[in-house]
Amino acid sequence: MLTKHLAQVLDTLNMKALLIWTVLLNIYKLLKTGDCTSTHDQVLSIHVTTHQQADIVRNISSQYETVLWSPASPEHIEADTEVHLFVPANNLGTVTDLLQTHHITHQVLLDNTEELIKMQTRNESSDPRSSVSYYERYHSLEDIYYWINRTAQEHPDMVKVILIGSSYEKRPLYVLKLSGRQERAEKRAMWIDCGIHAREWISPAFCLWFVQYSLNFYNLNNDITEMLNSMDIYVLPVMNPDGYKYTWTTNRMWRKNRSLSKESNCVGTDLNRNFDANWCTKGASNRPCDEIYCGQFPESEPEAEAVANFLRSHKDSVKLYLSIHSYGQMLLFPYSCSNEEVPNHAELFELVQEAAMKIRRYYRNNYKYGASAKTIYLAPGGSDDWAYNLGIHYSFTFELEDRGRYGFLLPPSFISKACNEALLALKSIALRVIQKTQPQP
Ligand code: 9B3
Ligand code: ZN
Ligand code: ZN
Repeated sequence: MLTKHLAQVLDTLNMKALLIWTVLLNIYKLLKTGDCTSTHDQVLSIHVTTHQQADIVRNISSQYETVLWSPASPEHIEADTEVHLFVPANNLGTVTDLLQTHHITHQVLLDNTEELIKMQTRNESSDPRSSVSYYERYHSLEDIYYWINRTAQEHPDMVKVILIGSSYEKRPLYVLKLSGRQERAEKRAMWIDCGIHAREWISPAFCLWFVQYSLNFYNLNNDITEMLNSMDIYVLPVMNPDGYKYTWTTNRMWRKNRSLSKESNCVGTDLNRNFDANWCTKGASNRPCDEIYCGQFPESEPEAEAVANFLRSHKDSVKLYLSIHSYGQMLLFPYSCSNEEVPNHAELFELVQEAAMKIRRYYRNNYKYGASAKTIYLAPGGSDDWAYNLGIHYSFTFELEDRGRYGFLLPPSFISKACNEALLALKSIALRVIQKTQPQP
């Protein structure tokens, strides 16, 4: 009898404790995430409808400590654009107040970006039994240098490492040259660069993925075998090592390289505005503090100069140029620097259309495609336009996943899908280019 009573009392006490506990937990959660202001850095998706709203959002993005994710520069914010803006916690209140005052609708795209960043940089050896492969994780610059070496050592018959120059901070720029074991006279070549923009982490991840896939499936997969037998493939896994390093150590949102400017305290040039293609006209900036700063003169940056020099000295063999960026899911071709159509516009259009169709069919994912200036924005000084004008008439820029759900902070679990679909597009285009550039006997 007594014990039963005691048990009942204890039970009610337990219930009460549980109740109090839940209430406290909820209050804590409310305080932590907050309904109006978060204690986290956020990414906002802002729907700009009118010209006046465009002016206001442009001002917010340039006057407050924020980072514009999309479009790349405030000048591309017009009526009818969706803007993705990274806002540090300390500015969230001010920014959202301003948006509300001007009746600009917005939603939170990402809350707690700190957690996502942590997820992306988690120590790889944390769980040795994890089923996730090396290629389904992001890697630090040191890791990537180590990987380049190891890959070359493990495949001495198919891989050569070429030093094409060094970065502003004197880091080496290594290119992997992949070749099939078949010797053919007058071998054609293709070029792929990744990591022009530091924060686009999926891009170097793709280069690593591509190299690994090519080496593993040579003589197993017909497409890869045909590609490597017909073409040497030059792969530059990280074109902007200084910037990439900086995104791992200091600022995950960094885009440019890390060169010091003579005229200002701002750091970095946009390497994809530094090439000699209508250099520094509309769509680029001559102000060193801007994200799309074009640099002091064309190829003023050692990274751009190294790539340009290499391609100039290989321009007769290189038939296909490909530059990997993110995000937005687009397959682009020249021009970006002008609204003019290139002479083989229809041919290039067909190639990206077919590639996008395959991605849709096999991965149920939509990629936009077309000439850059019309598909994304007018922008001069890009590597693809420059390569095209050099004579590489199959020249492309891929913008990989996603469409803005995670943007630059694409979680590692998405790497394999993003890379597989890009690989499908690459194979589709490369095999067509191999047919089209068959040497005449
Ligand atoms: C820009 C240019 Cl200038 C080009 N030639 N091709 C593609 C783009 C888009 C990328 C950029 O540099 O802004 C997207 Se991250
Ligand atoms: Zn980019
Ligand atoms: Zn981009």
